[in-house]
Amino acid sequence: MKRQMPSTKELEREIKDRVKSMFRKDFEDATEEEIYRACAEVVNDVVIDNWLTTQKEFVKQDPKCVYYMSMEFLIGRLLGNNMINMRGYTEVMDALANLGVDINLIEDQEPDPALGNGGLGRLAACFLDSLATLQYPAYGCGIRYHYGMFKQKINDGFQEEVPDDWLQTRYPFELQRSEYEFEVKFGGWVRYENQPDGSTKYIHEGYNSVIATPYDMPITGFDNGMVNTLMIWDAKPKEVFRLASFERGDYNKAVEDMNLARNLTEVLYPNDNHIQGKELRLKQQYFFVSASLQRAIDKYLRYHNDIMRLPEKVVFQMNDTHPTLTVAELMRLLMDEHGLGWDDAWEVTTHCVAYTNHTIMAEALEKWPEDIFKGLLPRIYMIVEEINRRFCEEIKAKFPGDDEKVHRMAILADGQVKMAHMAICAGFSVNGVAALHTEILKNVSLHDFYEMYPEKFNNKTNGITQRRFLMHGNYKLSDWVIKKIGRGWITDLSQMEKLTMLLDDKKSLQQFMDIKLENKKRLAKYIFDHNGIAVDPNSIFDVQVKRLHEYKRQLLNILHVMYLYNQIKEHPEMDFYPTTFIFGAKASAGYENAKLIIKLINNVGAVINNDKSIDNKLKVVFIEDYRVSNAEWIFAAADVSEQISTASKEASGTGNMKFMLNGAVTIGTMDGANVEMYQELGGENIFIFGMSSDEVIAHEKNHDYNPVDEMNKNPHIQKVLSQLVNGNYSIDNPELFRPIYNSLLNTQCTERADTYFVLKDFASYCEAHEKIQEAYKDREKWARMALSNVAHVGKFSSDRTIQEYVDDIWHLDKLELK
Ligand code: TH1
Repeated sequence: MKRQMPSTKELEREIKDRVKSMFRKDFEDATEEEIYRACAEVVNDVVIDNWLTTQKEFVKQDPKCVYYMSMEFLIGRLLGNNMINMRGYTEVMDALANLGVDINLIEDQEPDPALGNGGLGRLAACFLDSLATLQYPAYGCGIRYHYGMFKQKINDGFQEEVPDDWLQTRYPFELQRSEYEFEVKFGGWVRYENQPDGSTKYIHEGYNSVIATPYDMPITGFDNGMVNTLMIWDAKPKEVFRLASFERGDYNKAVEDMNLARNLTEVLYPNDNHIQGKELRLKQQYFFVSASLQRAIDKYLRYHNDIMRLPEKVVFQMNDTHPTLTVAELMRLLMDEHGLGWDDAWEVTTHCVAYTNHTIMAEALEKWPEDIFKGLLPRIYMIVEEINRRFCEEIKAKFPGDDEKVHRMAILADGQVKMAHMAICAGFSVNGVAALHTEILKNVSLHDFYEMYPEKFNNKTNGITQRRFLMHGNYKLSDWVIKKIGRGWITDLSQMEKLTMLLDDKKSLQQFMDIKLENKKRLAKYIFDHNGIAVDPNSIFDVQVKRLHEYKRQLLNILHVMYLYNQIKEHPEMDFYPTTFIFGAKASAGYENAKLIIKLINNVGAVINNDKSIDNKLKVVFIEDYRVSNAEWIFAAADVSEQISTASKEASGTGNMKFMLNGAVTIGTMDGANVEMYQELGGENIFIFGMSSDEVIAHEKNHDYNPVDEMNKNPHIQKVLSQLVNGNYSIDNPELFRPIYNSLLNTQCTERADTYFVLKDFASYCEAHEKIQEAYKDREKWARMALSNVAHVGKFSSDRTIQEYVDDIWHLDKLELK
């Protein structure tokens, strides 16, 4: 039986009782943090009951379930999310209000679990939310990093990284499950013994090992009593006892094991769309893959005896190549631990694993040096060698005489282990994350593989959860939508279509814009409190928030702001609607160009925001520490959404969808899921500019782009570029931004200057912004465009995405819950 949240009255009492029993305090004397913890326990009580019920039904109904394997789960805060999904948010809000407390302050006490970098990690979190809401049995499998994504401080305009100590105090929504611990082994060597039956036994010796302990987090479905599990693994040394008893011979090994366990889950690598080939990262990958597979097989064998039938109950989805060791580790477990021969093990493995590709960026493609790989995972390496040998035979058979092709496609080549090749070779499904991206995979990046296995390739356009990004982040708009079209959209976003009937209703449009204004005021206050900058809620809020990467072209945005500033100074009489340009972005700690772009944005902001002569027409704000929790408020307040990646580079993007859901209008390139937004919206409700992906790809192939030509053609570009290096934005050190200047113009710096075609797209970007200015001045027209975006967002729910994964790839059974 589904357990419901208590009523407001009961909640008031329960929260007070909890404060008393947990902290021996009257409610009036409790701190906000203590009230948060009490609320968390009250909500947890309900969650745990439903969790238990769900897991019992699991055993009873024995459905097929998906294990979503991911190095990242950017779940964000859970208190608010759980209250929404258990249908008790308003009740808790009211209870707290009756007790004289603002729920926002209480939610703000929770650390924001940042176990991911950006889109890829947040996608995994949205998928878990949708799986539970659609009643599909699922496990998320990941790592319990002690330090998640760093906190960003801006000091004198520069980014500083501060460790994110989210586990400093106990996290109330995790449960340690010591009963499901497994050993994971590294290093050593493999000895083999021929058995009397003619088979070979492989014995791993001389290794170091750690114990993997899972922490389970509840993943609640919306209003259905379903609670799935996110298991994140922590490492502990197994040798502590031996160390304590001073078993002398093993003392060194015990110390090694201890250090191994300490380092393994310490910190998330803060690179987005970029690989740092560190051995520790490979260790992290093997660690969580091995532990998760052991738990999955253990669970399967508790209720089944034929391991050959594993694919009927289990599917592993690999979130990018980071968990590709799933392939070889599953082979190892099936052969070495469960006695299958190669062919049987391969049969099972290739029906259990599927792969999602999230990027075509070369620097994100995982390739491990063979010697590191072999030293760390000697048995796994043997298995990879055999997979590769058979795979190369298969290519030769299919394309006789094409040795080049065999070399290009091999898993082991040039002294490297190519993880994507292994994922595609073994996976029964290979999917991209937006229609355009999948086409580029098939026709360009993975063309060889597509020729070999066309049937494996499919598209699954990304999506986002409307429960977090509208209901929680923008409750005003959410309530308004409920008043207008009912509640169906909460679990069926296509129903937003009904809002089209309001597109010509002046009163509704006005209400809609009033809500936007309220949300802009909320953000303006946040900006004032955090940045000390006063922004006008009546100005256009033009927002770009996402990881900082050159391909995402925050540089294009800020260069355009510099250009606008020049225009306004030169033509003070110019008709210009006041605009606030808002940025939020973390740069990977070692990414120098990206960090310099943050500094440029801040310096441009400092000059413009302090220039009284422009009459507050322009403001530039860099929001510090962009993360899931402040993102919700930022999306809710945006008028314009900047989705301006170089066409072909952004596989999908998901921020674009969150803005659309909140009624912002996009300025974007024909890239990633922008293309599909354009198709849903029609050209009148989105501002498209720049080169197409075909044009970009052609220039890259032909090497015929010269940014100097672009500069010479356009005096505005010349002026802006000269201001990068004349001290205009860095009086003390005019050379500060020289590296940015060089990256755009100097061919000696990179293979090709202006790798991401910033100057090439500049003029067309400026034109698109002029159109936005025109459109915004007609307030009613703008309201119609913005509401049109909400009305056509249906496709971009992660509920739709998950249903497609289920229908085409996973074939899961729904869990029945009474
Ligand atoms: C992102 C893609 O850049 C983005 O376009 C997409 O919407 C998102 O994944 C979800 O599909 C990626 N993030 C990473 C992170 C790492 C490596 C590759 C990618 S691709 C660490």
